[in-house]
Amino acid sequence: MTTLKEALFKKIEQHRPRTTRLMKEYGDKVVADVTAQQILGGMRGIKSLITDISYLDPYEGIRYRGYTLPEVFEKLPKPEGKEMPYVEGMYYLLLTGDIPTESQVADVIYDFSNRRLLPRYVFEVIDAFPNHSHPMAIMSAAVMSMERESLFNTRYQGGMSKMDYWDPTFEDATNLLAKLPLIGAYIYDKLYLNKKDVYPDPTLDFGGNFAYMLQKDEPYDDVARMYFIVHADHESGNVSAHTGHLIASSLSDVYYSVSGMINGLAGPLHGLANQEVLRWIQDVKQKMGDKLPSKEEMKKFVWDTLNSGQVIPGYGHAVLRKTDPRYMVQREFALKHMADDELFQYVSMLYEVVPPILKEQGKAKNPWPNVDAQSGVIQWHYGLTQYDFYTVLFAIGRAFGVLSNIIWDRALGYPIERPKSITTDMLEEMVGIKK
Ligand code: CMX
Repeated sequence: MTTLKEALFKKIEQHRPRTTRLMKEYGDKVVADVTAQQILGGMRGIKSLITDISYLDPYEGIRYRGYTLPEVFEKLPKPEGKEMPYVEGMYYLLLTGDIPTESQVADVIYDFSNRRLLPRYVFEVIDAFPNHSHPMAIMSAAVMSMERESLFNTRYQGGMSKMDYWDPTFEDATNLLAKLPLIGAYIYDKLYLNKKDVYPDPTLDFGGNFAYMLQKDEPYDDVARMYFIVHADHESGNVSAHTGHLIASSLSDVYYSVSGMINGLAGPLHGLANQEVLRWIQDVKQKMGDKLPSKEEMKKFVWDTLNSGQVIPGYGHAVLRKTDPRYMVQREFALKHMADDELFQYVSMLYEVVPPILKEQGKAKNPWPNVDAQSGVIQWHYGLTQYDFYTVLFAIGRAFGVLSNIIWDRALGYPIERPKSITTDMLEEMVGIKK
């Protein structure tokens, strides 16, 4: 057993009695009410999911295992001379709740590097896609094609105790996570480079190896580490996390779950917003004949977008009510490394201009930027100008949170998800509408 798996098993054994006690002794306690608005409004704010991997406070933003993002970046071990921590260390943290030591991280890096290679048929699945396909569609299919590799399924078919479900799920999850960078890099090569020479470097960590496979120089390795870490988890109710959890709740394996997670992330109201931000800025830039607009001109572009019935991509959030700390982490990186970048000037100006306009318009509950307002511009600066690809990067990061949750779901024996639906007639009757 690896150090991480052993540590995880200990935590699972410690945690199980808490869930059992809540269920057995307090199962009928009422903890929340539900309003008609919540039922009609996408279940906003209904407390109906449980996770210990992360928690999203509307004003403070995300905490991973109790640590704010700045704390995560400060406390996790980093490669020598680098600004950003090892992604593998974050996996250790998400799974166990503990900040790993250097040697614990080294063990995870070694384990990941042994699981990186892809079966031949995955390359063939990727190659079979037409070149105008969206990279998220290719990624989803590539992950799906590996379903036959699931150890959970083999063990399940052979007869396995519920108490052991977490074990092959951990193996499947770690196998898949270790392979995602090569899937992403190969899709990138297929769509934009066509060099057909994408190979992992077994001596490098997750972020370093991804930069290597994309043929990007420093500090892109740090950009990759930062990117995967900030996108990893945002508690369980967002579309990608919830989809992954929901699929896994029927004991579908992690390949089905992560493929579904990718499909949910691919929507413009969710992960695709980062590419939409770039598309929107490019449009403004083109209309301005490549010069930076004045604040007044920028305000007009924002109002024009709103008045044409579109949303301002990268702004607003279903839970957050202040600037997303994921935006701030990336903004600080940009201020340090690319303050003069032309597109970053646009992003900075939007940060000044958009919130007052959204407030004035009075519709969005949160006028502040989210993670997607900043991320694409950093990728663009380091030469990743194919913005269709940005959500693939989001998906690689998000898989860490989704898979950590699924491992724990299996460990704690959470059941198949099955909320109840009602008809409009019933809702009208419940709220007292007489017909
Ligand atoms: N621009 C314009 N209008 C916005 C807006 C924005 N950025 N954000 C919210 N609104 C509007 C909504 O469309 C809604 O309008 P209607 O009443 O006409 O339907 C109204 O304000 C109220 O919405 P809300 O309760 O504030 O926001 P929701 O929880 O419904 O939606 C989100 C949240 C993120 C989908 C929304 O803010 C949005 O569309 N933002 C732009 C897309 C984006 O950046 N998505 C990425 C989010 C982060 C991520 O998941 O990656």
